[in-house]
Amino acid sequence: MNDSLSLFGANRIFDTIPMPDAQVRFMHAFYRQPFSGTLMERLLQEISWRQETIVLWGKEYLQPRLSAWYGDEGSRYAYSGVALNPYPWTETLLRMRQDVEEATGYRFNSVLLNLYRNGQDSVGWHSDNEPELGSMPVIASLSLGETRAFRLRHRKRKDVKQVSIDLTDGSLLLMEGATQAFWQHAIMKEKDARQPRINLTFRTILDREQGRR
Ligand SMILES: O=C(O)CCC(=O)C(=O)O
Ligand SMILES: [Mn+2]
Repeated sequence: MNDSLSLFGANRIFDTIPMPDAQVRFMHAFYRQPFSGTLMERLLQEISWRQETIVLWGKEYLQPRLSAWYGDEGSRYAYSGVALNPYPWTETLLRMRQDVEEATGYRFNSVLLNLYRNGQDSVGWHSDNEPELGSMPVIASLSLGETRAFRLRHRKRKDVKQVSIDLTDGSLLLMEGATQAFWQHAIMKEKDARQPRINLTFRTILDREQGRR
């Protein structure tokens, strides 16, 4: 893959989204076309996409999206009854991780990928607050393909308005600090979204000792 800086947007600056009890930053053009399109095609081909079953209140459901977990050996992860052992990093994912680490200044040992096949695919309200992510997880969320609205709502304060951020092709969203403790997020079904979208959330899984703290 070409390493030239022109692959990236001209203005690689994070905007801070003003939200109480949270630290959220957004970069509109982290990658730009046609490179973002090349990455999307590669990931569609090379990722081992699966539709997972989740258990909610004792009932089994098929998730309304495909997903896959990649990362360093040992970065085991579980949520809603799904236990995931990571696949090893691909060349494409390693390249993307390096770019995200350079832009954010953080290191990540794993990535959860979601494929929204069309506007009928979604993810319900949740926080990325699994114990293996620690108490103040840093989540770097990279989007490719169709624009989808990323909704955020405060978990306790009804006076705080919901936030909606359009996650465009090539954009990078960074959630830090207490964001996961105070806010939930979701991608709702959208009638008008017809094209596929891939989202990659780079995360750091702490080892068991750290995770318990
Ligand atoms: O698709 C997105 O932008 C968000 C995905 C998400 O929240 C997750 O996988 O935890
Ligand atoms: Mn999430």
